[in-house]
Amino acid sequence: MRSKILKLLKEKTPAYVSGEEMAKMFAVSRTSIWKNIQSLKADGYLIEGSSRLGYRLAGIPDLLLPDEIAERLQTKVIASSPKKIHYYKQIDSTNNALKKMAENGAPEGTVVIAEEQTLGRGRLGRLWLSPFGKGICLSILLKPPLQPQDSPLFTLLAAVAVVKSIQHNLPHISVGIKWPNDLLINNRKVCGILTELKAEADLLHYLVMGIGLNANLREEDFAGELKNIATSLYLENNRRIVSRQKLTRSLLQEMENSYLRYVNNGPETVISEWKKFNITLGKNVTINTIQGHFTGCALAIDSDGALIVEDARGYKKRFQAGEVTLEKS
Ligand code: BT5
Repeated sequence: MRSKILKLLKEKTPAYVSGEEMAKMFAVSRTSIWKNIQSLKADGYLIEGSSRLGYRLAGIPDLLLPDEIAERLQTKVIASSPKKIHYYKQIDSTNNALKKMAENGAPEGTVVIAEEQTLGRGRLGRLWLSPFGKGICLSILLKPPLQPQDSPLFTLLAAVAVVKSIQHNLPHISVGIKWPNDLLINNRKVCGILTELKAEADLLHYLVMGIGLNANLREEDFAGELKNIATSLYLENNRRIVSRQKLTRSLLQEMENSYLRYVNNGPETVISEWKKFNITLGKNVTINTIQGHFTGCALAIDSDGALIVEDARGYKKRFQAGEVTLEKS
């Protein structure tokens, strides 16, 4: 009902629509219309009311509201209806929330979006800075026909989708992927991806793909070490605000496109697209893992997304996870 009312107000704006007309059209009471209008207002929609003329939409908030995001999305799986998008003004972590929903049987393509995370997570317990209304923090639930050990490929798939969504909106900005989960602009991190999964032996139950993208963060949002290593699209775009709504729609659409291509054609398309945008292969790298570190040349990517590094003596090692530092050439 809420979505229908909003759609109608959008179609009619700047004209008014009377409460009575809407009640008739949707076969509900005027009180129900009034309640839905209050709920839209509570989310930040600017709705003017006149006892004589009815209601008129005067402004849409720059928030990642499900109605705004699902609108015009052509997806069949990911966020394919406003109901599949769970929206929070503030939450601890969208990955945490989505994992709980997955345990309770949420369908594939369910998305959790938050304006702010109080405990946004990176890998290995690290934190992800997510101030209110400035970044894009979301998680996507996928249930691909995949062996658990092939899941690193999905981090690569998501990285490609985010790069493409940035290119759609800001074609002049050059974004590179540092294996496995970092997107860099001018050597600074603009996006991180956290892929988590539930699996047993060779059966994958689900993947939770968490994406944190710095859209409109300003210099003053970054403190401490982040001042030197992080950036945002705003900062790289001559301090011009980017539309978070548009960017989020592109991101979800590109995630769906890449996902369906993977399901239909296998890993090769993901790998070949990833290679186009990567800034890792051919470079000298040091890779830190819980087992220690290894230095060499990043040679290739395996079909499961693993990185193959060759050291100076020609010894090759395969990594499914790790923290890569690109050596200055
Ligand atoms: C990541 O981890 O880069 C994965 C980040 C994933 C965040 C998303 S937001 C939605 C979803 N819900 C969650 O709770 N998480 C996901 P990692 O590679 O471990 O990098 C973490 C490191 O990045 C930190 O230790 C900082 O150095 C840096 N960092 C933290 N916040 C940042 C930010 N906003 N921009 C750039 N770098 C940041």
